[in-house]
Amino acid sequence: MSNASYRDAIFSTPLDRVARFSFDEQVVACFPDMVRRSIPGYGQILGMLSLIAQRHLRHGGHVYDLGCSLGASGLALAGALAPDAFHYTGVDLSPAMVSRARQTFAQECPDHAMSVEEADIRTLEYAPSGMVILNFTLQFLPPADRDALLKRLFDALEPGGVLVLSEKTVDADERDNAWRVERYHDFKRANGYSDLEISQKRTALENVLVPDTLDALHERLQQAGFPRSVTWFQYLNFASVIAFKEA
Ligand code: GEK
Repeated sequence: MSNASYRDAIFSTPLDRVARFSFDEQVVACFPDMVRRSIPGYGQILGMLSLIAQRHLRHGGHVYDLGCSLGASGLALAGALAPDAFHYTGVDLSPAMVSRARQTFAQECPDHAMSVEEADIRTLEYAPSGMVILNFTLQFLPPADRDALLKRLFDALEPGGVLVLSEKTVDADERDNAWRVERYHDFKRANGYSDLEISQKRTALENVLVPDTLDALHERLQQAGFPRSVTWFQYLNFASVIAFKEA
C-alpha cells in the first residue's frame, strides 16, 4: 500500500453496531491524522523522547519502541540523533503497521539502524536495552497482563536505563474525571471530530482501551522494580511518566 496519510473518518457515519476498535488497514491509512487529532500532546511527547534519549542513553545504546505503530517515535529519534548514536527495535502486533513502519524507515532514515518486529510484546524475548518506550500501548493490554510485562521490561533494562510510559488515564475522583473527559471531547471537537464520531469511537474503545489512574501507573512501575518514576507530562487525561532503573 502507499505511504499516503488520509483523514480519519472511520466513525463519521452512523454504524448499526459499532465494531470493536482494531489496528487494521483502515486505521493504518489514517493513523497519523488520528493520533494528532485525538491524543493531546502527542507531538510534544515525541519531541521529548529524543531529548530523553540524548540525556539517558549511552552512545550506541539500544531502544525498544513497543506498540510502535508506524514508527513515529523511531522517526523522532532518527531525526535528532546520529546514525551511530542508537539502534532501534520497534515491535507491533499489527502486520499492517509493521509493514508501513519498515517502509517508512527504509525511505526516511536508511542510514540509521532501525528494525521492526511483528510480535506480541507480552511474549517477546527481550534483549538488554537502554531505553524502552511504551507510547500509548500498555493501555491496550488487558489490565491483568500489565504488571508481568513491566517486570520483564525492568529486567531487560540495563543499569541506568529508562522506561517512558505514556497513557490515557482515568481520574479516581468522579467529578474531576468528568471535567477532564468533557474538556477532552472539546479538544476533539476543536480538532474537527463530530459528536457522532466522538461517541462512536468511545463505544468502539470500550473494553479495548482500559485506562489506569496515574497513581496506579506509578504503583505498577514500583511493583515491577523501578525505584523512582516521575510524571513529566500531563494534558487533560493523557500523561507520560519516566521510570528509572538506577545504576
Ligand atoms: C506512537 N506508539 O505512534 N503487542 C504488540 N503491539 C500491540 C499489542 C501487543 N500485545 N497490543 C496493541 N499493540 C505509537 C502509538 S497505538 C496507540 C501506539 C493508539 C499495538 C497496536 O497494534 C497499535 O499499533 C499500538 O499498540 C497502539 O507513538 O492508537 O492510540
